[in-house]
Amino acid sequence: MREDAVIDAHALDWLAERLRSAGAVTAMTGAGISAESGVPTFRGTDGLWRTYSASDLATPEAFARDPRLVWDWYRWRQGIIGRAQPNPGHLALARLQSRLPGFRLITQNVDGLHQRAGCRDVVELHGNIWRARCARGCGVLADQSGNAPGAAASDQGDRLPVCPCGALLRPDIVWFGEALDRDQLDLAVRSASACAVFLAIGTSALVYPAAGLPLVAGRAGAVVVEVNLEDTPLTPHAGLVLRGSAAEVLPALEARL
Ligand code: BJW
Ligand code: ZN
Repeated sequence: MREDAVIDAHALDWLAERLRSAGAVTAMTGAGISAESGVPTFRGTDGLWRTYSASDLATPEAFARDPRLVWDWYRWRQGIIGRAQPNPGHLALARLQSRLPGFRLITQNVDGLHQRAGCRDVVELHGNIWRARCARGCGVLADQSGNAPGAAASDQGDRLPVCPCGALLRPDIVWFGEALDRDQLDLAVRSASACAVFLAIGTSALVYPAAGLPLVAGRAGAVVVEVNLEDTPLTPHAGLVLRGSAAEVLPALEARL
């Protein structure tokens, strides 16, 4: 094990000092931070992709082929996420944001748990499971389960949610092969390029372009810190590795600020 891979008081004290003196701090989270809230991750032993096929459920082609199957899967996940609560990791990040003026949170998660924990101005790279949008791209956005003004409610019997323009509504999620929202991605790249410390928390660092953000930060001179239970492709590029659960590491870090 690398010497810096041990979570010890010394590493946390060192990082807390770097955070205190950093003008800008950027954190990016992945599914691992919500795991202890009971929201399944994607990869790993109990990950969603072990049981479900990404190509059947999380691509525009899958939605075109079988929108009902895709909606059923997202409604099942909405049920899990709706019952979940923010955990100490989400809460610690919200407190970090309120204590560090230049703190920016980027998330790959679609669950909205950071906002429920009190984080503000969260950059959502992969969308939000509580929004739907027009599948034809007319611009309509609908909150929660697809209830836009004028849109047919998604929970009306067996009917799929329909946009006022007549097309289907789809989950406002970035599927494989789809471009990320330009404004959200620009903000994320700018935050990664301009920070002194970049925290990569609970992500397998496999899915691009998100996985490129810590590398952008590192090349621009930031200290890159990985918080994860396991090694990832990012580990060799991280200046500090905090091997442990986000729900334990982040409150311990915040307590030292
Ligand atoms: C803990 C913990 C605890 C557990 N504490 N840690 C080569 C081949 C094919 C495609 C590509 C390719 N190279 C690049 C691509 C493109 C593709 C991609 O990156 N694919 C790779 C998989 C290879 N990317 C895209 O398609 C993206 N779009 C794109 O590139 O567009 C280009 C374009 C431009 C212009 C026009 C058109 C196109 C879009 C990517 C969208 C990703 N979407 C998903 C979800 C959809 C489904 C949904 O949510 O409903 O986003 S996929 C899924 O992965 C989800 C996640 O946000 C994302 C990342 O996963 P994450 O968060 O890292 O979770 P896990 O499960 O992977 O990892 C959890 C980690 O937590 C683990 O490391 C654990 O150890 C750790 N952990 N408990 C701390 N308690
Ligand atoms: Zn429409």
